Amino acid sequence: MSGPERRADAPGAGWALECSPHDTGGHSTGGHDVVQRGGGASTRAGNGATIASPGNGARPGNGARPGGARSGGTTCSGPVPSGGGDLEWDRAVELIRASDDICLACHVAPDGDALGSMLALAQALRAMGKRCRASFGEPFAVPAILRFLPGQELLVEPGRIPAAPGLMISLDAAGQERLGSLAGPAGRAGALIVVDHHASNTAFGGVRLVDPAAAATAVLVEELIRRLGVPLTRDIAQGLYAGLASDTGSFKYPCTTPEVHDLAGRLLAAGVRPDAVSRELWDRAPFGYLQVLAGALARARLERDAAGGRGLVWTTITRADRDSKDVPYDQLEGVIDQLRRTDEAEVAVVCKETDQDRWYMSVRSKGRIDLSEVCAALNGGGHREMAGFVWTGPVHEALDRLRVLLDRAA
Ligand SMILES: [Mn+2]
Repeated sequence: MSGPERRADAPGAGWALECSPHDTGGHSTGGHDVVQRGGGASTRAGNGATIASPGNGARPGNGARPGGARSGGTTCSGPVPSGGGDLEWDRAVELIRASDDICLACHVAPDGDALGSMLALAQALRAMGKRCRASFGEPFAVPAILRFLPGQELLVEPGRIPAAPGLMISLDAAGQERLGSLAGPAGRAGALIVVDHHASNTAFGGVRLVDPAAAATAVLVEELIRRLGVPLTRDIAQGLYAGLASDTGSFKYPCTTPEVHDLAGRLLAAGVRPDAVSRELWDRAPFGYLQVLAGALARARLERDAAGGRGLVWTTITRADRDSKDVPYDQLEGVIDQLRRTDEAEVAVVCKETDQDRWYMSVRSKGRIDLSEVCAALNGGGHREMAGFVWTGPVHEALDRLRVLLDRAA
């Protein structure tokens, strides 16, 4: 069988990983990546973040989409209503204060924002004296580039998360299914707090700290930690900085606002060394990686007429390509950043064969084509300029599907 991968719980199903380190825990279930803001209060948070809260439609612990229960509900992404107070933040803080045992989950195949945000929050909860267990769905393996993050002693295998936690907090996951095997416990939790910044977020969870304008989930986690009254230690700041640096493409993407730099400044003041974090995230690799990269660049194809004449550049990396140089899959994240430099192409694609005989398709645009829509049509998702999807079957079929969609979107 070939076609877009549908199983969110499949081993290695987090295409987000390879879209990283600038990615996207996003997964869209359709072509309508709009955030439902209607029927609920919007909160102007202390750091300027706007929180879309679900209003009456939400109940703690409700894993289901409130759907039509919202009065006056709209699915617009227009101006956010002002006012409404800090209700949603207050509810989150109250729930956390009232719980002694809290479970955290982030999306499968975590990137720097997912894992960094989760470990930062886990350490803050521990500092409050809470019992805290953090995890993510299988495959339960921390990517090599994230092994420097502090707080990993708080990670437990997903099987050790209770079937029905009293309080669960979901981080950087655009939909409940992005939690993989932890989607079940999230749905059965007594209360579920969702912290996320994907425009495609699917209105799950009872308390929703969801802000598509936030550059990273880490921005929202910092706000939460501040409201909990926990001081920023160096170790907590390290996770938040990894999230912020990852999702802003090292402070290069358009989401890099003055507020992002303000937060980065506070994190540096807490003791983060940006050179050390950058080296871990982006500036190191085994020698074999250079050879795999060289091969990928040598195989790259430029199709000037593709993407409605805006140009497409693509390459492939098979499992054999990297096995021959002893390079693991999770070392390949930087390849797309070389390919996407191509002046003649609006869209860049790296097709990477996983260890599970699937293809992860990392897709980037320069902003003229909305890739979140294109990749959602292939059961993936992401953001406008960076997205991805998983494919089973011959990779040329994935490229064919993509070419058609890109032409249509151009
Ligand atoms: Mn993120």
